[in-house]
Amino acid sequence: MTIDDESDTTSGHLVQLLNLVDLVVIGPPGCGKTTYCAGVEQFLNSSGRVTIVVNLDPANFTMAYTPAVDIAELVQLDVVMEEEGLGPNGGLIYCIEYLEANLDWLEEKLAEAIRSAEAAAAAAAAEAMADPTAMLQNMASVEAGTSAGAALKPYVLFDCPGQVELYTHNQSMRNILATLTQGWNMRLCAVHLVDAAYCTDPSKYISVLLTSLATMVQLELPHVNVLSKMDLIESLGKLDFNLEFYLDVLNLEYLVDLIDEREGQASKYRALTSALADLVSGFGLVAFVPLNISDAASVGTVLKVVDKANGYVFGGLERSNDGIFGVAASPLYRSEYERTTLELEKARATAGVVDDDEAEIAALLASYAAEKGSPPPASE
Ligand SMILES: Nc1nc2c(ncn2[C@@H]2O[C@H](COP(=O)(O)OP(=O)(O)O)[C@@H](O)[C@H]2O)c(=O)[nH]1
Ligand SMILES: [Mg+2]
Repeated sequence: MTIDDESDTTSGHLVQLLNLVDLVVIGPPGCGKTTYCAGVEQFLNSSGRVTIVVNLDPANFTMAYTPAVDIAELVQLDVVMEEEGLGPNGGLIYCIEYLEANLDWLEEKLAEAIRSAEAAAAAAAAEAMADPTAMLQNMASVEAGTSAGAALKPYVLFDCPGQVELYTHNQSMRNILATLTQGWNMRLCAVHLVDAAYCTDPSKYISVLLTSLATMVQLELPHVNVLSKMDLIESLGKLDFNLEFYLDVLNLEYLVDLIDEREGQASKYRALTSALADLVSGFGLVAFVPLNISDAASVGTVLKVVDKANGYVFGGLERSNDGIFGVAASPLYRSEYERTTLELEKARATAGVVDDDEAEIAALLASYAAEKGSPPPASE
């Protein structure tokens, strides 16, 4: 599956992306993690952002990308299963525990991959500088907020294994990711993919919400939940509720009623399902962004939500992820932010504002606020 390069919205998304974080792509087996990594790599490379993919899933035998680092060079699932007499699940956990015990291998391979990606980016930049058109494009991206240094920094995607135990109670993935952030100073954001097909079954949807919540709490990373394979949603038949219900995780009691009706649960199970639904609602952390991986605009939207989850829209960069876990990408915040930004952009375009002149922006903000019936912001 490849991204539709012809999409005319691509350049709009690219100019606005910051994405100075690396992504940890997680989710159950078959939800589309490897396809997502290949798609995002293609999307970012086409914008001039050097991107590398690190395969940490020993069960990935064929990949639509060329991994810059591959766990199979360290440990192979089939060999482990044979030598240790383990099944696929046990074998996979063994492999990840083995990786945890050999993190110096990962550190060395990752450093090597980043160095060679940086060298390739520097060579490409030097070549581009010789071409005046490419140089102008580069200047446009600098004006849009990305520095030349940021453009050279490779963007790292970690394609992770799908076994749910690794994100709910086994500690190895958590420890590996903690070393990446605290030991190696990487800024990470978890992108948790969930197959949209789960929306068709209320019990499975509630299970997926619980897994998403448990993963968020366990990993303690900025986290974006994504409903993948949206291109297939219509072929799945009519949903019980509209899509917003599932994306924004609205009143789950409706689903409890539905399970009751369909499955005729004994009342003790209804109480349990209801308590689980309350638990998810009580945390108020789980919401989904829809993704159609073959649509560049959709990939760009998910990456923008990643920026928000990392707090870039709230201020400058910090070296670690500490303290920004709370900045979850809530649907309420999403719509408010996007509405305001969009309206401001429209106003700027209408007024013909092309540069970031502070006085002009202040005037626009004042007229925007006046139009909306709220007082203009106080001048400093
Ligand atoms: N229709 C559709 N199929 C997808 C999408 N993403 C992944 N797939 C397919 O789902 C299957 C599993 O995808 P894969 O990326 O290997 O999942 P992983 O196990 O999570 O890494 C493959 O056959 C993919 O082609 C998508 O967005 N739409
Ligand atoms: Mg995979």
